[in-house]
Formats: sequence, C-alpha cells, structure tokens
Amino acid sequence: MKQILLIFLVVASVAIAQDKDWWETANFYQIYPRSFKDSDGDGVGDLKGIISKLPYLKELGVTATWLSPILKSPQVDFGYDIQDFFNVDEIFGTNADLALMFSEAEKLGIKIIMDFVPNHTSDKHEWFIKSVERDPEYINYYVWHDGKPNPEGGRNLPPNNWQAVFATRAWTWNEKRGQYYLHQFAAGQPDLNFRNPKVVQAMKDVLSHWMTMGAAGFRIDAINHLFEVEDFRDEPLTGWTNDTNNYGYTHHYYTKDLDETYNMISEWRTLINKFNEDNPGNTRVLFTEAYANLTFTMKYYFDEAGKPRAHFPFNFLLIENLNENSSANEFKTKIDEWFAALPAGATSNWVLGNHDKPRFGSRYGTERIDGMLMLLLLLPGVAVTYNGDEIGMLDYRYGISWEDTVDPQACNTNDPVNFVWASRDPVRTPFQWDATENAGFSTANETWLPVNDNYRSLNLAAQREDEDSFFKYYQRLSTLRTNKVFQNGDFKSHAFNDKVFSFQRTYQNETYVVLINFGSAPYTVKVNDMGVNFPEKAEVVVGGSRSCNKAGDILDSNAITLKAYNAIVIMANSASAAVSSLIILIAGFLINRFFN
Ligand SMILES: *[C@@H]1O[C@H](CO)[C@@H](O)[C@H](O)[C@H]1NC(C)=O
Ligand SMILES: *[C@@H]1O[C@H](CO)[C@@H](O)[C@H](O)[C@H]1NC(C)=O
Ligand SMILES: *[C@@H]1O[C@H](CO)[C@@H](O)[C@H](O)[C@H]1NC(C)=O
Ligand SMILES: *[C@@H]1O[C@H](CO)[C@@H](O)[C@H](O)[C@H]1NC(C)=O
Ligand SMILES: *[C@@H]1O[C@H](CO)[C@@H](O)[C@H](O)[C@H]1NC(C)=O
Ligand SMILES: CC(=O)N[C@H]1CO[C@H](CO)[C@@H](O)[C@@H]1O
Repeated sequence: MKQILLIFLVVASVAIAQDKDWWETANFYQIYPRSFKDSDGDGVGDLKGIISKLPYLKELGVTATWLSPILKSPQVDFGYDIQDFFNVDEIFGTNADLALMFSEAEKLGIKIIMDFVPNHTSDKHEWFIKSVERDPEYINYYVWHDGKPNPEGGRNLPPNNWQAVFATRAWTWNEKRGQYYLHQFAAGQPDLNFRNPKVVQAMKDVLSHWMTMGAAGFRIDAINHLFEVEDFRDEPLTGWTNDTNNYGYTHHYYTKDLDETYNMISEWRTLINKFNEDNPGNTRVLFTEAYANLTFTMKYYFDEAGKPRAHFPFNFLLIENLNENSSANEFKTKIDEWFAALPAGATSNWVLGNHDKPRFGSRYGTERIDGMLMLLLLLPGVAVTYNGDEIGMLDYRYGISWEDTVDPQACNTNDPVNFVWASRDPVRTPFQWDATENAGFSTANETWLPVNDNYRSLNLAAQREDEDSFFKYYQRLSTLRTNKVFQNGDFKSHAFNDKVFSFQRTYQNETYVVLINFGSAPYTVKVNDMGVNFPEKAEVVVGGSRSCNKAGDILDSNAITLKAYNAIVIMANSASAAVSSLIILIAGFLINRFFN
C-alpha cells in the first residue's frame, strides 16, 4: 500500500513538473504589419493599427504574436532590408508607438516577438556606406573581394560562380571601393560578415536592446544563409541549367547550412538565457526560420553536447511536405517522422502559412480548412497562425495586375504573364475586417496592395454573426488547446483509410480523439480501431465549421460517419467519465484513510 501511495505521489509530482513555460504551448499569430490595420489612412498598415486590434488577438485565444519587420528600411524587400536596427520605420510609426504596443499587449497577456534579420543590411545602412569608404571601424563589416583577373583584360571577374536567391550573381561590383561585395539576396542587401567579431557584437547589441524595450524574443529570418566558406571556392554545378544567374545552377554546399551558423545560434541563445537570468519575468525566446531538410532543421534545437540553440526552428512540414492530394497515410508518416526526429526535451511546432507561401486555404482547398486548423491547433506543441488564415482568407492570385505587383520576387521575373506564380503579393493583401470600403483595413483611396475582392462576403464582421464560421470554429479550437490534455498529452496517429486521418491525445485518465476526413467520400469509423479504449458513447467536443455534428452531440463510437471533409473532436462521454473519476476519488480516499 505504501508503494501505491509512493506511485501516487510520483504521478502527482510528474503532473506538476509537466506545467510548461508559456512559449511551449503558445498560440502564436504572425502579423504582417503592412496589411493588418492602417490607422492613418496612407494605405499601409501601421503599429497604431495593430494596437487597436490587440483585443481581437485576445478574442482569438492568441497568446503571442510575431511581427514581420517594422524597423527602418528602404522597403526594397518590404522591411527584410534593414537600414537601422534601432528605429521603427516611419511608415509603421515611431519607437514610442512600439513601446505603447509592448505595454498594451502586456496588459492583455499577449507577448510580442520581433523579426530579426541578420543575413544582411540594406545598402543604405551607415555601416555599409562606411564600409564602402573603407572606414577602419567598418572596413570588414561586409564580405568584400577583389574578384578574379579577367583574361580578356578590364575589370576583374566575380570571385566565383555563386548565385543569389533572387536569380542574379551573388557578387556586385562597387565602383567606389573597387571591390565586389557578396549578397545572397538582392544587390541592395549586402551580406554582413559574421566572421568579424565586431559584427557579431553589433548584432548582439541589437538583440539586447529590443529585449530591454520589451520584446519577448525573436524570430530569426533566413538563418541558414548566414555563413559561407572562407576560401570562396566554386560551388559544384547541378547540370540542371546553363543559366549562371539561376539559383539552381549550382548546389549550395558552401553557402548554406554551415556549422558556423548553428554556432551563432548557440551564442545568441547564451545571450538570451543570460538576459532571462538578469531580468526575471517571461522567458524571452528564439525561433529560427530555415527551409532545410529534417536533419538540418533538428540541428537548430541542440548542439552535439545537448546545449540548447533555438527554442524551436519552424516546422514547415504542413507547407512543404503535405498538400491537398496527400493521403491519410502520408499525413501519418510525415507527422510521425517529425516526432521521431524531434530530440528529447524539444518542443514541437506547427505552421500552416506565412507571408512567403500561398495561403493554406488556397493550397489545401477551402473544404480542408477545418481539418488543417485542427492539426495546427491540436497537435502537440506550439501553433503559428498567419494573419487572416483564421477566417479562411485566400490568395488573391489572379486579382493583382502586373502594374499593381510590388513583390521583388515577382518583379524580378520581368515577365508580365508568368510573374503570377512567383509573386508573394497574393498572400499579403489587406486583412478583411468587414464589408465596408477597403474591407475596413484603411480609409485611403488606394491601399498598398489591392484588397481581395471576395471581402464583401469573406470578412471577420460577417463571421462574427455566423456560429458556423471559421472564426467561431477557430475560437473553439484555441479554447480547447488550453485543456491540459492538449497541452501535455501523449500523441498517437492513425489512418483509417486513404483519406481519414485521426489522432488521439491522452493525459492521465482523459482521451480526446480528432477525426478528419480529407476526402469527399463519407466514411464510417469504429474509433477503437485506432488502438484506443474508447467507451461506446462519444461526446462531440468541437465539430467542424461545416460539420453536421455539434458540441454535445452523443455518437456511437462503433460507427461514426464522417461526411465529406468533416472534422470533429470527440471525448469519452461524461457519464462514463464520471464513473472513472469516481473510481479515482474512492481510490484516493482509501489511500488517505489507510495512512491516517
Ligand atoms: C548546357 O550546355 C551544354 C553544351 O552546350 C548542353 O549540352 C547541355 O544540354 C546544356 N544543359 C542544359 C540543362 O541546358
Ligand atoms: C539532409 O541533407 C544532408 C546533406 O545533403 C544529408 O546528409 C542528410 O541525410 C539529409 N537529411 C534528410 C532527412 O534527408
Ligand atoms: C493534386 O492533384 C490534382 C489532380 O491530379 C492536380 O491538378 C494538382 O496539381 C495536385 N496538387 C498538388 C499540390 O500536387
Ligand atoms: C481620394 O479621392 C477623392 C475623390 O477622387 C479626392 O478628392 C481625394 O483628394 C483623394 N484623396 C487622397 C488622399 O488621395
Ligand atoms: C479524470 O479525472 C479528473 C480528476 O479526478 C476528473 O475530474 C475527470 O472527470 C476525469 N475524466 C475522465 C474522462 O474520466
Ligand atoms: C528567406 C531568407 O532566407 N530570409 C530573408 C533574408 O533576406 C531575404 C531578402 O531580404 C528575405 O526575403 C528573406 O526572408
């Protein structure tokens, strides 16, 4: 009996130990500030606009937000080309607005993560200007090279065969300095030289500054391009194309995913941990963005000695590896692979979309939005929602003309017909708040990108009035994810047939089952076929936005029919739950009696 009590105590203490830090179960929301809410009528979103909408985030059950770049920038790449790491761009407002945002968000219990873009600066940055002038302090802030002698005479040739991601050579000649500089993206975005300790320190100062101002952490952009090999050797050719400007012309073994990059993350983590120790309060966190394979992605969690690097690297599985045609088995295999690769003690995360990728509603089809949101919000770990995805906003793919196109990735194609699929503008159109002019985003005559013309029917205001809307459905799911079963529970997946994917989350005596039909054919499942021990009566906890099943419906777990694209969450019916809780209660009582 004493042993039973001991086990009881151990179980109880494990339960307490499993209380997680805020970020481990956070519901993150990515705001693209240009398109969220315009407060001053210039057609571009701004910080005051975001502040006015913070209560909306609270309503959604969002606990933290990450903002795409808001720092001073010539906006050649919409803020991913930073000119001043310490000041907000006037398009978005002032440093005072940002301070106000931090304090208003804190009142609502919402944390704010900033985007940190270390891969390069703008060529307008004073560091670059001084580096061009060979100012001794800044002379090696960037990656400079004389180039190779030109056998035909004249100006030297670029040092090697590297390409930039934006389909040019990676080297641009600077007339004034008389050297080439390296840029892995646009020519206006020179790469910082992270082999220079002064640069390393300068960027650490940026992190410390914004944490002091109130940032809850950073999302680090394009991190895998941070370092290149020191000897600048040629990359091996792929043989896919003879176009020396094409990013596919060479492999990128010497310009991507280098070990030095991971070590820099370790240094930043050390800095953040130190800051957390010196400034108790909410843990400040670090996320990394890198489109890399599973092996490289997992290296962002811990170093070889088990020391933490990023709190998590974004998991792009639902963007890159699964799609509208994936079978239930593919969902199972990919998701299981992710968990198998996840290091012990690491926190998982799920991302459906962002400002660089087509919206998930367009990729997977509107009919699968319910199922995908269930994956996002109910799989173990962190969830990251891209603004607008919670109301099912769609790409404005064919609505933006060549004349209205502003994304450099599209403009660089110089192709007024085929730019359409290269463009990220369709994903970045203004948030659809209501059915008024400009979808309630702005009072301007013209917005920086056109508003999707589906806004008169697809908008938040309309969804507030509709119990079956995506908005209401998202709210139900985000509430459910705060349940301890979804915060701490085990996970097990199952494919019932080609299209019906399911998983269970179990914690202590409670089991929830998520059933998703990704196909158009109805299918009837017997819940216990997925290896759970479910009672006969199953209670619907959340039904999809278009589901005929409503919360509280009691179903026969031996035969649950999922209609086309139906998605539901069920739990053991409370009548049987009551019996099991009574048993636990009596057991606890007996143990107590026996020992007192
Ligand atoms: C590249 O050029 C070579 C020689 O002209 C040719 O044989 C080869 O087919 C070309 N490769 C591609 C991918 O175009
Ligand atoms: C990722 O790429 C590296 C280098 O190409 C390779 O060694 C590794 O096996 C790959 N991992 C996976 C999971 O494909
Ligand atoms: C899915 O299948 C359809 C029909 O074969 C095809 O048109 C579509 O391109 C596929 N989608 C993806 C993402 O592969
Ligand atoms: C908006 O359009 C109206 C009517 O065409 C015009 O009078 C006004 O000056 C315009 N406002 C701005 C800010 O361009
Ligand atoms: C699980 O146990 C808790 C606490 O004893 C109880 O409140 C709850 O109803 C039980 N749930 C189920 C599904 O048995
Ligand atoms: C994609 C990436 O690697 N990160 C950023 C680095 O810079 C480019 C160019 O500004 C951005 O587009 C990327 O998002």
